[in-house]
Amino acid sequence: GKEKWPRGDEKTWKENMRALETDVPGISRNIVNHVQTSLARQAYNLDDLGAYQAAALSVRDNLILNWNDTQLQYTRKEPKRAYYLSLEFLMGRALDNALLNLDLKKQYSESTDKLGFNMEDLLEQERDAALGNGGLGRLAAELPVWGYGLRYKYGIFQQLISPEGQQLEAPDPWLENQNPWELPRLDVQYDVRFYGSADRLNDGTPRAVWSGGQEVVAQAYDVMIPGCFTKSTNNLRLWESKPKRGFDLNSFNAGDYERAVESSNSASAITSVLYPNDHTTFGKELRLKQQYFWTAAQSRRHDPPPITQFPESQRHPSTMAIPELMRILVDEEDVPWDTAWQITTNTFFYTNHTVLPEALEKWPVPLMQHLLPRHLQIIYDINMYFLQAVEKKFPGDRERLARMSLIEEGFPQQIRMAFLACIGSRKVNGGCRTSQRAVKTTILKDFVEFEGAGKFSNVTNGITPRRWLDQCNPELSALISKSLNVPKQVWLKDLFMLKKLLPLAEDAAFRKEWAEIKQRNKERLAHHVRTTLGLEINTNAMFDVQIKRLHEYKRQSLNILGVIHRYLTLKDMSAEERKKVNPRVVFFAAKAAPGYWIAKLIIRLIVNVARILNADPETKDYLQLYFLPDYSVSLAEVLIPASDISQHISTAGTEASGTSNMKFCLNGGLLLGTVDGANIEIGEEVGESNVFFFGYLTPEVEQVRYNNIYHPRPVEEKSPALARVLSVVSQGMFGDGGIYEPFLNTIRQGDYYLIADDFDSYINALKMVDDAYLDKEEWIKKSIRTACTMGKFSSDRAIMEYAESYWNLEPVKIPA
Ligand code: Z2T
Repeated sequence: GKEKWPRGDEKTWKENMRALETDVPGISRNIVNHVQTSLARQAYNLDDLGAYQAAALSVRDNLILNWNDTQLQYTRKEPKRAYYLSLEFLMGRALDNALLNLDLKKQYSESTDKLGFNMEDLLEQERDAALGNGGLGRLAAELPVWGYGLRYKYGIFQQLISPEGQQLEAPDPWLENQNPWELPRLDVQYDVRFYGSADRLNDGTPRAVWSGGQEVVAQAYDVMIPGCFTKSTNNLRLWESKPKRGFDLNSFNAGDYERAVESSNSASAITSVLYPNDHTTFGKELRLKQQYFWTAAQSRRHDPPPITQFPESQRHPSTMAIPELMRILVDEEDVPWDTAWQITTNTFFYTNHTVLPEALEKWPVPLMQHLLPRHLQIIYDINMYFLQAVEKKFPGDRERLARMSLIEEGFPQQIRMAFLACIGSRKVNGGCRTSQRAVKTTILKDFVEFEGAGKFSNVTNGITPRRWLDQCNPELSALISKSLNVPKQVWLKDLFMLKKLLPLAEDAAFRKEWAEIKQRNKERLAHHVRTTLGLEINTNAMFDVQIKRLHEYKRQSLNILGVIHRYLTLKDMSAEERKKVNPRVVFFAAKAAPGYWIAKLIIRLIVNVARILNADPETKDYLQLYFLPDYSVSLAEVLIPASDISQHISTAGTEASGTSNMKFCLNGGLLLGTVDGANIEIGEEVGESNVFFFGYLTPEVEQVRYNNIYHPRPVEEKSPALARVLSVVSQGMFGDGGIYEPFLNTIRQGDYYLIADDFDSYINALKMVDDAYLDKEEWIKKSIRTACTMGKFSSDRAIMEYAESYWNLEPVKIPA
């Protein structure tokens, strides 16, 4: 029988259903309510943190109401859905973003003002949600998309820099002050198995039974993700691992209390910490446990919808979702193998985020055998059928079979996860045009020959103009709205509209306003550095910024060696000559993976060079250098709007796309970069005369590398300027030269990343930047032209491209 709904008195329900609080009195009432009840505090003992929490809880109330309506509409309409899997969501702060998206910023500041709190201060109270290493993972509002990730107890480590310049890592207990943005779903829990044994039934079906081992519980936490200026509010489900029934009963019964406690610890450990490695993390059992735990928890949620509506989107380390779906279909749903494979390969979309060969995941077979025995069987079976098909197409080509096998020979054998992701997916996408080319011509070349080029395409990455323009640069946003004569609610959702401002580059009054905003953003950054680090920055200088993970391929090394070269050049000049020099402040911010020794050595060099430069009375007015510790989304929000020029200088052919390049340009910073990743498409949009490119091109890199090994030339011959720089470092200009030798040797020998090969070209590009900056008016024009031609790089465009061309999704309107 049908249950009556709602239960009880309908009128009582209807009269008491809450609506959004959108006016100042309602908002104030709601905030005070949370102070009194949720926080159990009062006006007399409320500090900024408490006020932030109360404000956040009241915003959350609104998000939940929208979220409820959205989910109800999805349930009613049953649209095709996509599931977006990422092990990393680097989200930053939520409050300002939620207020913007709800269009309630004004009302909330008015209300908190009335209550005696400044909204800017409250926003600063929030801790970043830093559940990721780099530029990955954002959800698509207005589309029926669910996100799935892990609820790490500790996000990316906090970076401390010792006086010697050594990076130290401290944990990031971001949940410490409780997290108002999540809802624990105690009713959503699934068991996930590890270890045990897998026994094939051998009854003519491909089925097997996987039993024994350890079971842990996946517990759901839901995070509301508001769409921009819409009711539509999506869900990001983060899984936490918990011990099953608190303890492992078997050990408990046997009287082995300690082992029981241990096993309970080991269950909780799965989601305790985000792995801090940005381009490698294999071989670690716990990491594979994380991956499987998450794909398994996610896969359980298909229960009501038919299995064919299974997840539609995936990102790299979710490859375990492929054998897991096969296991569910074959073992639990009794689906024949071929049908199961057809469903699976129609379900997943693989987005590739790196073209570095060493970053392609491989797992040792013995580890997989131990941890996930049934999945190993399935991977073997997939491989067998796959290689049979390859053999059929290329008979007798043994080498090709060895190259393409999912199992790499060696001691131990390894599973090539990128190959599995490729053959198990309907499409393989790169994050920009060139990374797609790299995927097709290098890492997955054989697969293009086997499956045809049609499977490989690209959707150029994008960034959200909400966070990366309106929130981080409110003055520029206001100027744009005023000049377009259109509210931001319109152009922030149609970023191509910025193009209409191009003619204003010729308008002197507009240029003046534009430049003044940049200047104030530089002062805001200087203020931030003064208050956090106690350092005084010359805001009349050009601000030159490189912020990203520290990695040899991203070549912060090239930048710091260039800075030293500039310093030596300044020292060579007379005081009179120096006065003609365009002053520069160079900023770095970067975390290094804790085990990446050379990367940490480069940080050490930067910090020690800064120490000498900033204290040199002859040069410090012309060249300052800062390494800002603990790079984060929030720090980027202050740095990016303040940049005159930013550096994206990876060795050609190594950066999959880059997304910070887009953020800087959208804020009117010019780009100095190599012909790599999304830099190329940015150059196309903004015009070659507005960007500074240098260095060897991708097709040349291979030959240069070959020569560096087989026909090496000394640095002195390739670049005398660089040779001088290396020698002053070696001789101890920046403290004990000896410690830098291992880094310097990577350049002297092999030089895999072409530091010496690109150095003179780089210095030349820096000179062009200097010359261009001398013509202030022309520089501002370039800045305007750059920002106004960034429409293509909105994440809205990227997501719509995915939705229309690949996922086949349609927007769902949520009625008011
Ligand atoms: C990361 O930030 C990216 C790729 C990774 O591959 C890992 C991390 Cl932490 C394992 C970045 C790329 O480096 C960048 O070029 C790209 O723009 C971004 O992913 C989004 O596709």
